[in-house]
Amino acid sequence: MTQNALFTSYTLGDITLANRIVMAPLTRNRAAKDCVPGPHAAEYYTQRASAGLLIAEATQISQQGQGYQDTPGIYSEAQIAGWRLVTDSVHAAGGKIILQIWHVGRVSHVDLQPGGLPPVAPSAIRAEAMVFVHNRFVPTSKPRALELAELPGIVSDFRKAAANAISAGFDGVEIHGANGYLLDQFVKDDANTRTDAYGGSIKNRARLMLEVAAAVADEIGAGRTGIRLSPVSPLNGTAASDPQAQFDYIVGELDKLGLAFIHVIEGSTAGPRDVTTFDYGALRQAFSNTYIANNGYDLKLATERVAADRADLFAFGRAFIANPDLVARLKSGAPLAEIDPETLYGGGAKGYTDYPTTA
Ligand code: 8OZ
Repeated sequence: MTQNALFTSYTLGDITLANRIVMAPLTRNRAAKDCVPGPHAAEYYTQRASAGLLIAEATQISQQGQGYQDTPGIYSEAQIAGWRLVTDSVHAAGGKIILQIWHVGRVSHVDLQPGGLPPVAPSAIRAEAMVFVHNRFVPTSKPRALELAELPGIVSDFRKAAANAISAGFDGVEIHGANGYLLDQFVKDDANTRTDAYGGSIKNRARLMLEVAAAVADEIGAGRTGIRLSPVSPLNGTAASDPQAQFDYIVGELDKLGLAFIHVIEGSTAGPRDVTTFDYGALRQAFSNTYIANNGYDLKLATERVAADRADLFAFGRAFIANPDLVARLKSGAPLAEIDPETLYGGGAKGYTDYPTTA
């Protein structure tokens, strides 16, 4: 029997991975003090360090970029120091870890924003979505449209966040370009009705995402930079009228920047893979470097897809919460534990660092 390629090492840009299983970024809302990673974060990630790559949870680049309570940031010295404990511990265990850098745009609430002001967005259109504030899910606040003159500041906040992530010891960053957050809001035309150079055509709507990708790659190196995309996911109430043309263009441009990877949510985030037809093979073809596939993968589907060369790496999300030793379990065929939905968002060690490994 030939060895399953999933369990072989892989070179991702400048980073060498022990296997092709990736832990997807997972929001856990446990950075309760000043958005500094919580006391158990190093233990949580280190327990999962046998993944080929850990993508640490979505982390805001500024207070304006925050949309849920107790999510971590990467804009203060205390946050950088907090993340340093995590990366040192993961590296000591032989793991690799990158940080997902995030601006939520309109998926936020006035109570989380600087000065209690409205969240920012491409256009003043409220997101049909819920955010986690005051320990419960509530509807988003109505945003204000960003001024043209503010957009360079957003790009530079992403750039600084990437530099801070490297200072904190991360092996690289993933730009959050998915799931209806700021960069995806600019791309998707139901959230973006701007009439300037950042709205209208496919090219204009992609502009901010591509400027951010170029700035981050310039700051930390394209070999340490990737981006997450969700071409057809309806999460947080965003949709493009022509996602195939839109994302074929975006991925072609990202390829010119030489990014290390695209991380593609195929279908509806944490939902069905077949919400609509979309040719993910076209994105893979348009991109020379690594394709990380995500959404609803299990061992069987990932094994088929890696053998057929449809993707290079496979990101598992929820399975990693309840199965810290997911790679070993997939390899041995051990049964997978189920998550406790009550302890996903917020709280302490329970449902965070107390899931056991097998034997
Ligand atoms: C679940 C809850 C809050 C945020 C995403 C960052 O969907 C998230 C997220 C997920 O990408």
